[in-house]
Parts: sequence; structure tokens; C-alpha cells
Amino acid sequence: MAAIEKRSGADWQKLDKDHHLHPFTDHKELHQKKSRIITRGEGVYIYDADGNKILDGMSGLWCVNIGYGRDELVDAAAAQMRVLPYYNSFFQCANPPSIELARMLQEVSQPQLNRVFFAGSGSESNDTIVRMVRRYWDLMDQPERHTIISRKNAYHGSTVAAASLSGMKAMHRQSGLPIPGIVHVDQPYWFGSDRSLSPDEFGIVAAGSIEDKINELGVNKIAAFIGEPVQGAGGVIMPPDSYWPEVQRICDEYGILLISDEVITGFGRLGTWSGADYYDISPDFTPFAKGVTSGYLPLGGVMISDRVADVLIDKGGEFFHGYTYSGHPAACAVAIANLKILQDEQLVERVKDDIGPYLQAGWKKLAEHPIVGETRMIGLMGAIEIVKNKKSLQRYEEKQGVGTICRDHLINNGLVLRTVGDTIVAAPPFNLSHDEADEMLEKIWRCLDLTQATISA
Ligand code: PXG
Repeated sequence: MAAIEKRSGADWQKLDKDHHLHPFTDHKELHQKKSRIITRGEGVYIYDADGNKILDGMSGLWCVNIGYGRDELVDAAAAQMRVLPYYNSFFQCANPPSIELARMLQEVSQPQLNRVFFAGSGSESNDTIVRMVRRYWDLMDQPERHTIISRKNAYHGSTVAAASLSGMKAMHRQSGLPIPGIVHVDQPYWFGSDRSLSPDEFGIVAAGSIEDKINELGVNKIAAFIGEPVQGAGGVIMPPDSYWPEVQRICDEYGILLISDEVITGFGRLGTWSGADYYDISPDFTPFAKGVTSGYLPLGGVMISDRVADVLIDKGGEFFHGYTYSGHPAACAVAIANLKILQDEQLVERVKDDIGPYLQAGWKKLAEHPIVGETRMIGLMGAIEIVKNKKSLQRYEEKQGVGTICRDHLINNGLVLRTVGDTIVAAPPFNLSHDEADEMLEKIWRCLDLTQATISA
């Protein structure tokens, strides 16, 4: 086998097959096809070991928001690692990058969110919340109040608690989940409904399923509601305008804590600093990860409202929870450099006022394609619904795997997007140029043509 720097794509594929188990992967299938080895990234493009240049329309996995190849983040990590690569935040210790990052996070968060608890990922952040929410109600002398309401088809991570919060049946089936005290209500997916109601009527009904669950279980049992402002992994599901205000009303009326999972929507994806800002809701917790470092190093955390933090601090004593890497100095230094780039280059504003509207205009035109039933995009987070019948919006049969056919055409044509069933989803980096947006749109249209041809062949 060749030295590391000399290994060919085939060498890497063999080693990968022999020794590496991938996340969310059917390995038998992968070994027939062989893995794609990504070796380099620059701007909005990634490069594979076979020399292909691919436009990354997913920002990695919804995270490389400032794009690849930013030396500022590399330099921040290297400088911090030279001075102090690691020290923990247990035992009454802290390090400057974690404190500075906490200050900056408070600055870009809503006014009630003044404190952060650091984790290493979005899943760990959500596990933290499950424990913190229950601790809060214990301290409020309402220990029965332990149940968290989430939604079907939500994605909140893969650890045991986060996978329980997630509403993915396939995940639950494999591991005896959800854990007790987590229940799931309807998602606000208008396109996926029978569309007999108007979107706004539907939004009120979907939010109403939370109130129904509260009444079914008893408000004295309900601790919190968790939702992604826009469901990401579930298929970029944008709730009707009526939905979030009604959810906020319900949480307020019953005194339930509101958790806005900002792991994808945080730090500018919707053209605002958070999805909660976009929908004008006022959460008690905002778990974040991904975009906080643009994925250059792993980091997650939770912004916590004064309502909760004050109780934990004043009444709580020691909270027996934390991670070795909570407040990791190098990861925090990278996050600081990342937030500075977002601020100095006004990238959140760019998503809202420039590249967002530009891509959205072209996205709308994709709806004219014969196999497209709907397109939607907020900021730089979008979806395309592939349908068999444009009028009735009837889907193709699941076993035809149309989404996968389309995704394969896309990657073979130099564009990586994700598919969820027959929904194509996109989340390109914020530095996407107008020309690169045109390239994306042109490739998508061409691959929809190719998909249609493949199905009818
Ligand atoms: N919350 C949300 C809203 C997420 O999207 C997590 C929590 C968990 O974060 P970590 O860092 O533990 O992965 C996520 C992660 C996909 C896909 O295929 C999406 C995620 C992760 C992996 C795959 O769309 N989101």
C-alpha cells in the first residue's frame, strides 16, 4: 500500500471498505458502489480523489456556511493550539476563547438568551437540553413535568436522547426508542398533506396537535416543546406562516418551555441570525452546532434563556452534566474567527438581500419543470418536490427511487445535493456567487430532464 500522500482513489476505497463504518449507510450497498473520496475544498467546490470538481450545494452537511479554504479559521486553530490546545471547563476553570465566544454568541442571540452551555455537536446539545429541561422543572417543584413534545419526521440528532427527540420511525425501530417521556405530534408539512385546507388553516391545525397532546397527557406532565424552525433532514419543510405564532401562543398559555433547534438554521441560513428571529418566536433554548464553526472543527452548544438559567444558577447547586470538550479552546477560537467573518463580510445580510433572493428567483422557475410539483426556499435553504403528475401532485411510486436517480444524475454532473424521498434539498454556502448560483440552477434543470428520461426509458 502506498504512503498516505501517494494513495490512489482505489487505495482509499479499499481501506475504507475494510476498516470504516459510515454514519447512516447501508454498507453492503456502499461496497458495491465504492465510496467517493473527497480530498479538497475551495470556495463552494469540493474535489474528489478521481479529480472531479463538484459544486457543494449542501455546504458539507448544512454546515460549511462561509465556504471552504478560509485561512482565518485555520490560523485561529493553529494559533490557539500552540498556546493552549486543550483545557477543560470543569472544576472552576475556563479559557479565554470559550469566554469570548460566549460573549459573541450572546451578542448575536435574542435578548433573553444570555448564557451558553458548550457541547461538541448538535446531538450533545439536545441531550443537554433534555437533562436541563427536566432539572429546571425539578427545581420549580414540578417534578412530574418531564415530558417533551417533539414532532414526527423531526431530526434532532443520533445519540439516545437526541434520536428519541427525532421523529424518524426508522431510527426508533432499530434501537427501542424513544426513551420514556418524549412524544411526537404532527409536522406542519402542507405539501405532504391532502391539501384540503389552506396552508394557514393547516398550520393552525398542525400547531393544534401540540395543544391536543398537552390536554391528553395533562399540562402538569409537559415540560417543553422542541422544533426546528424549518425541518432540515426531514425535507426542508417550511411551516405555513400561521404555525409558529400559534406554537408560541400555546407554549405561553401552558407555561411550556420552547426549544428552537437552530443546528441548521442558526448563524444565517435563513438570512437571519436564527430561525427564531425569522419566525419571530422567543425560545428558552436554542441548540446550535454546524454553522457556529462552519464545520471547520466540531462544536455545539445551547443558548439558555434567563428564565431557565436564573433558576439553575440560584437554586440548582451542581448540575451533574458536561463533556470533556465543553468549551474546547481551539474549536471556540475557530468559532470566533467564523463569527467575525459572518459579521465583517455581512454574510447574513448577503443571504437575506443578495444571493438569497437571487437563487430564490431561479428556484421559482424550476417549478415550471414537468416533474416538479413545488419549489420553496427561504434564505439559502430550499427544496424541490418531484412529482409524477404536475396537476394532481401525485408522487412517483416509492420503489422507483426517483429522488435517488436525480441525486445520482446531479453528482455525475458536478453538483451535490441531498434527497429525502422524492424531495431534493439544497443549502449552499453563503459565499455562493451569482454565476455559481446559475451553475446550480442550470445543472438542476438538466438533471431533472435526465431523471425524467431515465424514468420513462
Ligand atoms: N438538530 C438538527 C436540526 C440537525 O439537523 C442535529 C440536531 C444533530 O447534530 P449533530 O452535530 O449531532 O449531527 C442535526 C444534524 C442530513 C443530516 O442528512 C442532517 C444532520 C446530521 C446528519 C445528516 O440531512 N443534522
